[in-house]
Amino acid sequence: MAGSGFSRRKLLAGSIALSASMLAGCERRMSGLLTSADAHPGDYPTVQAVEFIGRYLSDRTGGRLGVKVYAGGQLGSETDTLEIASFGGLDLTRVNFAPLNSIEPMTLPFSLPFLFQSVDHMRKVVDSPLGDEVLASLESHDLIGLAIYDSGARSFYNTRGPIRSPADMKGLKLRVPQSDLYVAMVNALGANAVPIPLNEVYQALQQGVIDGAENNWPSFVTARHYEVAKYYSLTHHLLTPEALVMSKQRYTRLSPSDRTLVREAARASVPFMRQKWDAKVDQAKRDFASSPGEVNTVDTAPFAALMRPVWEAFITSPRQRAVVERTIAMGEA
Ligand code: GTR
Repeated sequence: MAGSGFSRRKLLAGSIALSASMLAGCERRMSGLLTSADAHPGDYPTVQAVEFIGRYLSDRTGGRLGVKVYAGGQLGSETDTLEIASFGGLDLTRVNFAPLNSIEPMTLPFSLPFLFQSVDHMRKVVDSPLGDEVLASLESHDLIGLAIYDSGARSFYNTRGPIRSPADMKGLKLRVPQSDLYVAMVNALGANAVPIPLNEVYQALQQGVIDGAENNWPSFVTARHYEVAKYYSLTHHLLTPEALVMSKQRYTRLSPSDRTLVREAARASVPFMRQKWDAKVDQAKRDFASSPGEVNTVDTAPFAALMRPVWEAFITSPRQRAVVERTIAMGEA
């Protein structure tokens, strides 16, 4: 997988994440706090949702249980925090589905480009028993899937000009998360995928190492990528959701009634998160509208047509095909 190579930067990032997680571990043992990681800053809906869980737990246990979120990528990339959580160095981490794809194949279908037709379709699927089945598939990887959160629709943005058809993507160097599926998707559209962590994107855009990236409105604006990449093209190619996962080691150390409470809190955080999310999307669009950037609509059919071979290459088992079929069926109903 891209980005897994040995480097000084990686080693440094790893040791920072490790010392932060050891610190987090001490704090946790001392105070009974569940530690959590997020790549986004403190005012982002995913962080607010996990803080909501903390308040929920604290209110119902007289402060015995709570959550401390290490926001802004302090504990490393999503790939790193998943690894740390799976060996028990961190209690919770909120990640996109993309980094889960290389851990558990059942998570891959939800990351397929042009699978979900709309946010409503995505919400209906993740709220159905299928959402629970996909979360449960993580258990064999020492992770407990607690909740699925919104991530809106991802679109391409770049420093050069509007993307109206796949021809406009030819030769562009576009950042993607560290996911083989995203790499294949961008390359199949004629661009050159550059997999790097989210917190390196701003500088890479500024220095011209990449021409653009793809993300939803809140990430595009919160991470200030729009200051550099002024063209946002509404390809809406992915409505991949996000997941809140817990270290299985930590989960199994909880009493049965605390486990139920944690699951209940996570479930209650979903409608809270959606409300925050919808408001954040509107705010991000307003912020962009008052910047010098340009947004353009796109006929997405030619983009979707190029994704057929990508679906075929990545959906390889009957279980994955069943997830795809059930998802599509819920869109038609
Ligand atoms: C955001 C998502 C993050 C991460 C990021 C990225 O939309 O919330 O979890 O996946 O995109 O592009 O790295």
